[in-house]
Order: sequence, then C-alpha cells, then structure tokens
Amino acid sequence: MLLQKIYLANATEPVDIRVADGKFAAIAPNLQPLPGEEVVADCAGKMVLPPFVESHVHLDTCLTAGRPHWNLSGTLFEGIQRWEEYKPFLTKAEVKERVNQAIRLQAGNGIQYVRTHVDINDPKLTALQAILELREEVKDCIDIQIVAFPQYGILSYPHGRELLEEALKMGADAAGAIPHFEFTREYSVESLNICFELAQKYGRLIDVHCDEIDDEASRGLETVAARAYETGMGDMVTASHTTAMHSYNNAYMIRLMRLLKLSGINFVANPCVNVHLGGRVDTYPKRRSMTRVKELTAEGLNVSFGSDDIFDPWNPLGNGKMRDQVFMGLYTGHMLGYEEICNSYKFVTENAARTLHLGDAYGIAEGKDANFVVLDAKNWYDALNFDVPVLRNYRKGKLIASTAPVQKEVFF
Ligand code: 17E
Ligand code: FE2
Repeated sequence: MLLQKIYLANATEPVDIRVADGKFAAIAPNLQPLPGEEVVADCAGKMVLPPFVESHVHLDTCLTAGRPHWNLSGTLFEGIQRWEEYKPFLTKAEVKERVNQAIRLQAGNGIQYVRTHVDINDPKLTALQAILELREEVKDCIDIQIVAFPQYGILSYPHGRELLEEALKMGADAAGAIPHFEFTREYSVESLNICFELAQKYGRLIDVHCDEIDDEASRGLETVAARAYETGMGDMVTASHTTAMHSYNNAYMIRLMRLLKLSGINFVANPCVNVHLGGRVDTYPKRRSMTRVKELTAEGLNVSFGSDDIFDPWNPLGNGKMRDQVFMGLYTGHMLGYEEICNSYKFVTENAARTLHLGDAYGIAEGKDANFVVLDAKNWYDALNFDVPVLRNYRKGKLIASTAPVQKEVFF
C-alpha cells in the first residue's frame, strides 16, 4: 500500500508512505507505485501521526453515569460513593459489554494504546477478570495495559494488600495506590511502600493516583518520587493527577522539583476531569486543580494527558477523544504559545507512549509496525483547532476504524 503526499507532524513538505507486510517499508517524497501496489490517493494533503495513546482512563467504570444516581456535587468523593452504588451490578459480561463499547469509541478516535486503572477493592475482582479477558480478545487492534487500582486504599480497605498482590499475580501490568485517600498520613506512606514492594516483587510498572485533592498538605508525591529514585525504578513509575501540586507553595515546589528530576518519574494530568472535580470546596477564587504541566515540561519531565473517565460517576461527558484533553490542557495550563500548540500532540502520543513504556515499537519510521492515524487536516494546529475527525486508523497496515470527512456547506 502506498499513501501519497501526506504530512508527518509539523512537516511543511509531504512524503509518500509505503506499507508492506504490516510495516513501514519506505517513507520518502515521490515514491513510485510498485506493480500491483494499492495506491491510497485520497489522503493526499492530510497529516499522519502515530496512534493516540490514552495514558489514563478507568474503563471498568465507563458508561455508568447516572446508574443508579448522578454525581450532583461534582466531587471526587461523591463519584466514589456513586461508583460504590454501581458495584453490586458488576458482572463479567456487563463489564465486557461496556468496555467493548468504550474501546470502539477510542479506536474510532485514533487510539490504539490504553492504560486503564481497574478498581481491585472488590473481593471477587470481577472487573479485573473481565478486562484481563478483553485485553487478550482485542490485542490485535488495541493494546490494553491494566493498573491494579485500590480505589479505597491498600491499608484502609479490608485485605487491600492481598487484593493488590492477587491482581498482580492474575496479570495486571502495573501496581496502583491512592495515598490521599488512605485514612492517615502513616498509611499513605506505608501504602506506597507496599505498592513499590509488590511492583518490584512481580516486575511490574507503577501508576499512583497521587494527591488528587485540593489539599496543599497532601504530599504523597514526594514519597513516590523518593522511592522511585531509591529503588532505581525511575521512569517505570507514574504519578497521575497530582492536583495538590496546583496548591503547593512555590518554596516547597522548588525543593520538590529537584527530587522529581532526580527520580525521572512520569506525570499524567487529566485536564477535563481535574478541572471538573477540582476546586469544589472553594468559594471564590476557585482553583483549577490541574497539576503544573507547563513547569514540569519546562524542567524536562515527561507529562502526558489522559481522559480519566468516559461517561461515569466522575465525568458525565466523555467521548474517548484525546484531542479534547489537549484542548482543555492547553487552555488550563496557559500553554497556547505557537510552539506549544504545534507540539501539543505529544501529550497524547509520544509522551504518553513513554509513560506506557511502549519502547521503540511506537512511532512512524521505516521498519516499525505500520500503526498510524490520518487526520483530516494538513497540520496539528488545524487538526486541534477545528476538531477534525480521524479519517483512518491503521494497525499493522490494516484499517481498524475510519470516519468520512465532514462536508460543511454555508449558503451565503
Ligand atoms: N477514582 C479516583 O480516585 N479518581 C478518579 N479521578 C477516578 C476514579 C475517575
Ligand atoms: Fe484516575
């Protein structure tokens, strides 16, 4: 297959892309079609990117908003309470049905890699079993990475430690923790010690729901970073949310930043949901509650954006579109400088791929698997601004989703 006259990210001149045997065989201007080769000319003038990477979403909770009750306060804590009300309805079959729907939304929007947190504070581990099965069933089209996520805590939930260990034994890819939700500061620190101990025992990654609260005294992050540094786990570790960092005083932040850089951990902000759930105890002024994306990025730390939720107790909206996270993240983070806009696709592609440890397999280059998306725009600036559809989503050269271009007409 030969795609003609297509733009790589931010390129000003088009190239042709040859795909053979599921791999990028050649990327260069003006390639001549081989005898019998399929030529794709209708993507001419459009842009390609590596597939979008969803680096933080809760698939086990997706598509449950309002069942049985809506989260009307819009807080994280009411979300957790509403999820608790849904949990009795969980069965393997219904989880798979919802998650199958959600990942098709994602694939239609150009996603091929997903890191999902799955609540393992459930004696039966129903959702985990369902998503482990699904991970196998869809692996030819989408890579699902599972974080064993203790929603109520490791030490503040009965047998939390055992459930976390069991989830890792069953095949979860990463260990989670939730230090700001543990009963005490001591539990918070100890829960992180357990998380690191178990991740190392089973050779897994770590992704912590870390300081997702507007409490400037919530300082799980320093423990996460210190353990990542001391154990050498470094970039195998991710701190998600870290919304308390929005409220840290700058003197503390300067001290913390040194440690963060030493540790080399990854960060995931979830712009839409962080802004929606955060600042809820404020009158005015109301905090934005997004972590310091601009400052972390400027210091060379790896930051990606996730959706967190798709129509569930924490987000009554959600469409599985990474573009929306970039849009919200840039506005909320004061990052609408020209270069910042042009490079912002990295928050949901290469930065997120780093967090997921996708390694060299990810990206558009000769010899790699031909996993890529075609957007209905010439460059990312326009793709972002006009919210264009993902025209094609190719996995190893095979089309797994497509959207027809939108034809708008104005009659004056
Ligand atoms: N649970 C949690 O603790 N935090 C979140 N943002 C979600 C679930 C979505
Ligand atoms: Fe989350």
